[in-house]
Amino acid sequence: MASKAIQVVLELRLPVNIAVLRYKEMKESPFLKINPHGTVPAFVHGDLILLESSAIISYLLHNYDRRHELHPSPTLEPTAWAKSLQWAHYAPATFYLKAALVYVHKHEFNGTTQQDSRVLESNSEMLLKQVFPFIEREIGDNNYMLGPSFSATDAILSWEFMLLNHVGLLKERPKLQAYFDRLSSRPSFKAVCFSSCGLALSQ
Ligand SMILES: N[C@@H](CCC(=O)N[C@@H](CS)C(=O)NCC(=O)O)C(=O)O
Repeated sequence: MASKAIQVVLELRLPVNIAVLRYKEMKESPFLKINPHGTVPAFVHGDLILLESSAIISYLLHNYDRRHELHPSPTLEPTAWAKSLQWAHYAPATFYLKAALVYVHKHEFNGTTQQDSRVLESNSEMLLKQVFPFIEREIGDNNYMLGPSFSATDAILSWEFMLLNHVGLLKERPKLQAYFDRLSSRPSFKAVCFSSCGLALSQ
């Protein structure tokens, strides 16, 4: 999830210090003073401490994407802007829950007693029957989620797509696979650490 915010920092070419934290460092001082949950990302800007990838990204876009190259203008493109809000909430609240459970139970818990086939099956079914048709409908004939060009909304969706691609769930969905292939060919995506590393941002 941290990678989403980093990707937007890279796309906007912002002079942000990116601290790469080991898992242990996320769980102890001084980082716990910034984020008591011990999770990343956390964004520090002067006296402001901001958590939640989508909130950090919205803050960066509002302040540093004044020409709306990476996000729609609420006044000039109200529908696309409304959709960008939808995805900023949908990704962590609805999409991530299911994608992460499928990823963990199919990949990380594979071959262990923690693997639960009911969790895997029920979440895979929700993805296949609800989430995927919804995302396919929303992309329509566009190359990217909000239209013909890449936007921060695509970065917001990239983490969940990466998890699902990793466990092979996109293979039978050509439209979603093609969308992920476009996302993952982006230099900012390739530059981001999509492994288990922790990241914190400060400016
Ligand atoms: N909803 C939060 C999720 C934060 C989160 O769970 N981050 C993961 C990294 S992708 C993490 O720090 N995991 C370590 C842990 O939960 O101990 C966001 O989008 O910022």
